[in-house]
Amino acid sequence: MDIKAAEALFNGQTGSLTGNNVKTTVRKLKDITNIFEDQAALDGVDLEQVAYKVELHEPEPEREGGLQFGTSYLYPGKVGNEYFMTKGHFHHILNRAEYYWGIGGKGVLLFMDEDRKCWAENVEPGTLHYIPGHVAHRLVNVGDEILAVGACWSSDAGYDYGTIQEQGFAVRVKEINGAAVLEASK
Ligand code: S6P
Ligand code: ZN
Repeated sequence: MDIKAAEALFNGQTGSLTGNNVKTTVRKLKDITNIFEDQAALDGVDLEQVAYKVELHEPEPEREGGLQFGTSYLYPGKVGNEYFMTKGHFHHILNRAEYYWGIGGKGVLLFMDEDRKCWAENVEPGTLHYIPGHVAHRLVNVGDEILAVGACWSSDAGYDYGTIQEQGFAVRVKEINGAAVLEASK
């Protein structure tokens, strides 16, 4: 029996994933305009720019008991004074937990439970974040470089984007006097 090469490669410095079963999804600003509070401020920004990309290693899509692994790359920028962020989601199977870890850049991870109680953690290279089941999660880039964040979660977790699309998060992350600040959503 031969010892085979790994099916995929993970670059721990950059988060880059390559190889078999790796796919990339891209979200442009035009795909996520509704998540920002200051809709008027969207007039001044290029909606064709990429807001974030996700590289995903998905060896067993949707299989109960399987795992998947991804790197999210969130670009720096703001709409008004609100930083670029991911759409954010609960998992479709609500009880599925997830690990995140910081690889590059400077961010904030927003958590929100089903009672809309929110909390947040700073993300930077080396930080580890546990997202329990039943908790929505969103990444926010509060720095000047790409925020790269690794993740590992259950293959069957799926995505519930609808709840966040309809109700949003109860807090937003904005730049106020040059610093990242949490503010209650209007
Ligand atoms: C999946 C995991 C991440 C996000 C990614 C983009 O469970 O939490 O891979 O999908 O950060 O965020 P969103 O909210 O657009 O899926
Ligand atoms: Zn998730």
